[in-house]
Amino acid sequence: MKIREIHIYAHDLPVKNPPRVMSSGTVWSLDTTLVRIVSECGLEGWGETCPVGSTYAEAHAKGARAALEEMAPGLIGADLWPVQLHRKMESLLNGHHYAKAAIDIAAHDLIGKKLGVRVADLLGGVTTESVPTYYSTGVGAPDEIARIAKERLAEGYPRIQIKLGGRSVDADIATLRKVWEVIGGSGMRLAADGNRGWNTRDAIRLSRDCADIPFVLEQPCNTIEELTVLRNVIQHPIYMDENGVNLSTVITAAGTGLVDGFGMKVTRIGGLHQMRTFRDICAARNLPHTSDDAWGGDIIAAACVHLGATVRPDLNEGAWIAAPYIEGHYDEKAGISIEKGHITLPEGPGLGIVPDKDQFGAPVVSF
Ligand code: 0XW
Ligand code: MG
Repeated sequence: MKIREIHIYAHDLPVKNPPRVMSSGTVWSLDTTLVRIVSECGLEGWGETCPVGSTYAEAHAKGARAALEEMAPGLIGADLWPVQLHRKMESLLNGHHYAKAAIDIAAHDLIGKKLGVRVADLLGGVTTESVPTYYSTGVGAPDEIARIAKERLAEGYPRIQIKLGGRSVDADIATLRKVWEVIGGSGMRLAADGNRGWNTRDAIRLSRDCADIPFVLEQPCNTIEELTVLRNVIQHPIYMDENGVNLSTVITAAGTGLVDGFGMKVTRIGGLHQMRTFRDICAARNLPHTSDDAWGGDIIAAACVHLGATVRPDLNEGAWIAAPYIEGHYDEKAGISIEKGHITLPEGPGLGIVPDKDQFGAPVVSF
């Protein structure tokens, strides 16, 4: 199965009730990049990559398209099977996982269509048709975040992630306390995500002041060295998210017991091919993990949900998708949405999404 054509599209995804505030930056609208691959047999596969602004990760929208343009001519005629495809991409461009992931997702979609199976089956097999998700708030005032938590609890979400950092640690502590007042005892799990926004002084203070609240502390500081400092002095479990930039880092973090879990991101790690290894490393060390990406429409959401459907149930912290924060769908019939804190796995084949490509206009470039 070989690549015959690659088409690259740019598309705006405005934030519903803007802006979305995180310690790493504030965003009003996200610039997503879609990739349509046509195989020699005439089948189509879709991929997507959508950095959440230019400061969340080492990624930005124009960078994704530039990297794709750099690789695309060399990918015409390349094999779609993931091992071959990734070796080819490595031979064309160093790094730039978030652009390679869009090609990888499109390849999985196309292979699934060719074989008549779902991407989740290609990734090892489905453990649940109803994939748990979690809600992620923005950074906000304590009462407002507590109100959101109460609503999501009533809707059936099994987990909530509170965004913190980038402001006074007192406001973060007050937010955690208010949220715990409304969800404590309910069984809803809680993550406190600093998105790299604290220094160790503030992360230690927050953890100690909230010692009675059972949350996981997600990516509190910017560097692995800072996580190592925290590891020795705080009691809360630590999850790695933004620092998990490649499998080598993940192996070391899991293998040395640096963290208690991960926020996995499809595009940061380079695609679904790497995500299955990430998932299996987590399973080997019994580390809970999410199946996420930073942002994106139905294609990236489907990729996260297919992976999330294969995760060992006792380790599954949920597949996060951006659907609650954006309007509309690429596929009006099969677009991915959340009900009672869970997402129904699309029926497939492939990702199970057939985007209406008229929404995206003409490709910015075709090969
Ligand atoms: C909640 N997410 C998965 C989506 C946001 O864009 C950031 C992210 C995270 O956990 O950092
Ligand atoms: Mg995170």
